[in-house]
Amino acid sequence: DPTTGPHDAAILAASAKHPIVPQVYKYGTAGFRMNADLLDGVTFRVGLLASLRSRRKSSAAIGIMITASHNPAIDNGVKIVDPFGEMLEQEWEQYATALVNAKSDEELVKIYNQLAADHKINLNAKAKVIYGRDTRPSGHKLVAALVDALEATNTPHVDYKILTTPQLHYLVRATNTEGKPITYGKVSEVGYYEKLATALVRTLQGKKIQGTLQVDCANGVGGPKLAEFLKHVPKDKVGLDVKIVNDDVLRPEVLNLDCGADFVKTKQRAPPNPQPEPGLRCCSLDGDADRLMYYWTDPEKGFVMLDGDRISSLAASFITELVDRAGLRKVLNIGVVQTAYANGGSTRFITGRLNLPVICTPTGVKHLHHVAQQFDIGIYFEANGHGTVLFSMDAVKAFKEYPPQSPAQKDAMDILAALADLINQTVGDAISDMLLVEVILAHKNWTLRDWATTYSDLPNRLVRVEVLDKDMFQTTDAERRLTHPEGAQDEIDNAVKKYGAARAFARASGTENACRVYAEAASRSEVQELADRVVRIIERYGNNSK
Ligand code: G16
Repeated sequence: DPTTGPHDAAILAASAKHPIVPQVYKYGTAGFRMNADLLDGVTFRVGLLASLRSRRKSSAAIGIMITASHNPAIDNGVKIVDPFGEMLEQEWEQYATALVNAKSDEELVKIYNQLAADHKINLNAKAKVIYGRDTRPSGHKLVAALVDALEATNTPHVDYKILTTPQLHYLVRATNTEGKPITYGKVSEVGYYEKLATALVRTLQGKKIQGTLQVDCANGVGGPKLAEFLKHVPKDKVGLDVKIVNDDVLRPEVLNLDCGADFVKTKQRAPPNPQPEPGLRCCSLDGDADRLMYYWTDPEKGFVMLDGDRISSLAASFITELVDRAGLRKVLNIGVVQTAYANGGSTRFITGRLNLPVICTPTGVKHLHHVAQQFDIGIYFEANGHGTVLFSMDAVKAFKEYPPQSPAQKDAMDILAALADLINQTVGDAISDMLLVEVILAHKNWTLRDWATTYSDLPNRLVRVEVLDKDMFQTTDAERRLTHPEGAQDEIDNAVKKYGAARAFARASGTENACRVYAEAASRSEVQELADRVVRIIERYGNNSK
């Protein structure tokens, strides 16, 4: 009988302690994410899936991160990390959804065994799950639910306690490549710091990072972890004078509150506390330290923001120059991946000035990551500051083994090889991305103002709209057009037509119970008007029906 198995009794007993609150659950943009009170049963069931996944993947370690990232402190979430540190393979999201939606403990056990049978999983094989959590107080209880699932399924596990999301991704890959030629680094949090610090020194090649960098840590896990990382940095060699602000992890209610990367991006202003000194180089991380925003307050222009698109184009231009200098341009293909939120100014700069191909995918780094893997060097960032640069095995091999024709070529190849270690290869990582930006600015001897003048952004607006049922908003064409509700897209098209160089779209958020509207146009007043019009359209469609 495919619906019975060796763990039935243990799962039934443990599941009774972690009841599911009946409602429809879906593995979304970043796993299951919602009010933490709903997550006890969800996390238990995700634990069951992770153990199945490990057994399916020849006993490789699977990761689980408990975080709600940029969401308010009362939310939490749980997401699964695959063996190489990437997000859970998409085909498996539906199995996670099926387990979590099981109506009773008995049905849960049936689905668990059926999944094992369908995927030829030996439930007595070895397995391993490793996990971490952000600073949310609810994380503790959710870890307990997870552990009960792992114990019930006889799955050895390692608790890495409090980590940034990218650190957990690092640890999964490091665990699964330990002792192999493709080893990713030491299997410890310290190993992560050491890898970054060593790569930082190598990428700088004697240059020093100038001036002070103020880092707003969203009162999340990035604060203590960045402080820990800085202890591993030889400051006399590299500079890197960091001033950490908003690092209060003891008062949970201040997490992401009026600070952090999401606040900066959506409000288009600096966190009010502490008020940044005019001219000071600043950046913000989000609640689990996988997103990054740069900005400064200009005495004349006011607040100027350098978002994910800017980081992407900065990285693309620097890396392309290095690849040219290394004489590898004909050998390696380079491409950039963006989403519909990317500012038109950045897309034009990357395709027109840098001559690189740009591919647009739906929101969610899991989508961008897979497309970026098609290139030898794939640069992907969401406008919200979430992204990284991926180097293929061929690229890394070329940096190390291609015979250099001159000392300048050799230097370029060494920097590229070091960048492949500095930049987190598993997922977007705010600390690693921040180091990348600092290194590029140091090499170019640039201020943020120099960086900002490489191209102009089109004025834009991003608005969150409350609706009765966000899932009625369905999209196509990498989320740039609505297919449902019928008629809404025609109205958006009519609104856009009224403005010059304008673009707008609406989509359901995958992490919050709301719709998001994005608009860009030639001027600030036009974009404001256009955004208001589209918001009204979404409000009308979203709140009349149902
Ligand atoms: C998550 C995803 C990102 C996505 C963001 C917002 O970020 O990992 O890729 O851009 O949610 O998604 P949505 O607009 O669908 O709510 P994070 O930093 O919250 O984990």
